[in-house]
Amino acid sequence: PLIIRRSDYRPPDWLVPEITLDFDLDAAATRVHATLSVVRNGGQDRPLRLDGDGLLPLEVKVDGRALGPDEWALDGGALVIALPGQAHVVETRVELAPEGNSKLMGLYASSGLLCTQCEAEGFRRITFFPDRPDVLSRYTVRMEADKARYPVLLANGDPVGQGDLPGGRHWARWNDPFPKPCYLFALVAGDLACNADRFVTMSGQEVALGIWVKKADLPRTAHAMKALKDSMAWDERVYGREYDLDVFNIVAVADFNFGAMENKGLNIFNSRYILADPETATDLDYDGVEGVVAHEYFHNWSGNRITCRDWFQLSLKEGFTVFRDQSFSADMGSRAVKRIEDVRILRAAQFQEDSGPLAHPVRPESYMEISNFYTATIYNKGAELIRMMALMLGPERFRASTDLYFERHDGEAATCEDFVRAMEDGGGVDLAQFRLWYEQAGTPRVRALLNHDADAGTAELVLEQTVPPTPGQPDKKPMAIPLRVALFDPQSGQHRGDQLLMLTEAKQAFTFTGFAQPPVLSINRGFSAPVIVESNRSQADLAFLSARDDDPFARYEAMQQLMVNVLVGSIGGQPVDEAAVVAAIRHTATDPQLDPAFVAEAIRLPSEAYLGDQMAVVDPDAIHAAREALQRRIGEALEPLWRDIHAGTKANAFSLSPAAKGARKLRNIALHYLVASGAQDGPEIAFGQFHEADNMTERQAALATLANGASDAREAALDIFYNRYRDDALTLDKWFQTQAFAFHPDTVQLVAELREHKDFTLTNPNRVRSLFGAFAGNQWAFHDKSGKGYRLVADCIIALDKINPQTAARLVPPLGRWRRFDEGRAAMMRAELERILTEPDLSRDVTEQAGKSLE
Ligand code: HT7
Ligand code: ZN
Repeated sequence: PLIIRRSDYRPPDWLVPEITLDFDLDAAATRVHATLSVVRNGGQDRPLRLDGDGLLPLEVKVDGRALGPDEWALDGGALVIALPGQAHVVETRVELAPEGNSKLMGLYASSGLLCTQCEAEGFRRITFFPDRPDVLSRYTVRMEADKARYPVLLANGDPVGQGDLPGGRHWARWNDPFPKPCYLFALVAGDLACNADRFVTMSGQEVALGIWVKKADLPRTAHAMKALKDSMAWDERVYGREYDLDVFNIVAVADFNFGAMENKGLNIFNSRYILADPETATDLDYDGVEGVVAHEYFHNWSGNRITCRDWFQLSLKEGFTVFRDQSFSADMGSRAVKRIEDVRILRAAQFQEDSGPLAHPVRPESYMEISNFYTATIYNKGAELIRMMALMLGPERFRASTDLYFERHDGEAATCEDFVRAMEDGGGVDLAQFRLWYEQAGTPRVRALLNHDADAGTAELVLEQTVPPTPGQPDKKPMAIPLRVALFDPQSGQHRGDQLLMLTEAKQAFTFTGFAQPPVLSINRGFSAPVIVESNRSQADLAFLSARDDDPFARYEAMQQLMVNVLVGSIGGQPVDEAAVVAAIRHTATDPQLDPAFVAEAIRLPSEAYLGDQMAVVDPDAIHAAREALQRRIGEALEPLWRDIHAGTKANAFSLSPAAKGARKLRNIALHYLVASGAQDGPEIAFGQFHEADNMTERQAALATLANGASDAREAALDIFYNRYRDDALTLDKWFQTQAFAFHPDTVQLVAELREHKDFTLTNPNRVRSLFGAFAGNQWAFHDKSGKGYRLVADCIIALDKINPQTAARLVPPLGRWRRFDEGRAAMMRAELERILTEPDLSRDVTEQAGKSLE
């Protein structure tokens, strides 16, 4: 298959300033009539090439004249027409079958709705068009459909007309005044109810807001609406960005390949990120709704008003928008806890990606299938790059730079380089070396050695960086790494201020004076750079920081490192001091000054996957055994504390206040340790919580705790949960997910059985992710030494590829991590990848992921 390279970028041969689309909508057969005004770009004589995927032209017209079959050609799906002049009007007619579209790209049917998904290259499945983000057009859309079946007809922009037609049909016309790339096109037709509200912008413009869902789901849309209004106000306050159309609509659909889509004025969402109520949504789900609603809304400026020149620049919109949504969520809740959560996600998803065969730079150099590049590197590492620039510039200069960026590039298709230049020009800094962050893949490792000279009263911090080789990049240059540090006096427990050190060389030393005693190093405070820090800090230093560091992230990090050292040590058969971990947990959990949500984060053991990342060869069984043993020890040693916390955090009435959410988080972890202690009444207490909970956060946590064990309560709780939520798809997903993620010795067998369950289906991506996505993230079960876990996932990929290649391809990376495991497991993982690759008619999506995984 074709490899697309960044270096091959060439401006479009033809521009399309205007497009009119006429849809005759029907689930079985939709007719699309497109009228494009096309204009030759530059002094070249190349033909007009309109991308198409699975389309057959029923008619092609140029300037009103129907072309004969020898006047156009199909080339790899694209429609090619030689045009004589500089400007023409080109019309095409095609017919689509939305109900047969299981890829969920283009126009498709979902639970009686018709909706679109065009990013990245889905528009070419709707009509012939130059499907690239640097062709910006003004869209007018007319839709016609059966009024009873599709009473609501929505598209981008503002509504400009509607009416009834004979035969029970009706029409609507929408007009989007902002030129946009076709990946932002959207329409929705269906029987939807609306949560309607309004927002008045900072310049006094009234915006009609609508969240459109199935009627029964209307009561579950309040949180999304609040998030939308909060986001609109926040973007005005923090970035000076105002909304620009008269209406802003959001539609929730049940079948969606991703989280949501930022189509101009008509965001389309996976219903998972819109619907929430206490009965069915956890606090994490509520946060997910808030974060994704904000993310899509923020794209209106970082993505839509300024879009990407080509897909290699994807992080221009995604990295910046993730940074914006992270900052928003931090402002809405606890800044400290949000940072910890974001770093946990970065390490779990992006660091793993960066250390495997699919590692790629934030601005990739080539791809086979762009859908495979909607990755944690583009999104989350991309956000860290923006965060580092914001840190280096400081808040005022960063705001001046983003103002400059928005002003300079409004209405354009821009590049990552344009963004960095705006940071330089607006912030008065030189980011020449920093640009390497966009070019070089791999997570830098920083070795930090602190030496003390008692005679001189100095402390010397020696920092050494290495960037590991990654596919296609064997040799790396030193990066510009901003590290926030502080040196603590262990006696007073104080430091003399936070400093920002710029590590720019392979090795650099920084000297600090006035230290009669050896100080304790707090480094990468706030996780100022997305790097792995290795230091010579002792367990005592870490215990000190876990109790005293005034930077919440560094405090959390010290605690985690303390635990990692004990766990990795015990896996390696070394004598370890578990008591230090128990003491640190006791200290943290009983500190009345601390936010319970922070405590819950800090006292949680590192995940099995994270522990695997610390080892040269991952040993899933040894990791699981060591972690379980430490958990039990912590449970036993502090049993009265867990009972106290569990009883003391029981709430009276459900609330979404940060305090209530924090209490639930802490309560759940206390329950977890209590059950881990092996206390006889543990399962009973868990079942009690499951039974009495008035919210899903506590109910699901209790279920998850029970699902790990083998008690009768486990089966009872799973049955009750299933029967209560069998008709609610999003909640039933939790039932599948909890079992697939459980630390239960039979998880592999259970997943094999759940695959055959009557409620399991490959056609709904949420359901697939709930079972197989969760299972592949369960290190102990997925890497069962029988190899059955690998086979289950590979079977799923093969079957799903025929239905939905994008979703299938997202399940490949866990198999691609074979180099990290022992020979036996590695051979079995490779064998599954090879088996996948021998499948006939394998998609480009899976071919790329599986092929690269074997290299
Ligand atoms: N920009 C959106 C990306 C997206 C997507 C990509 C590939 C296939 C399906 C998709 N649906 C949405 C999501 C976002 O980052 O906001
Ligand atoms: Zn996005």
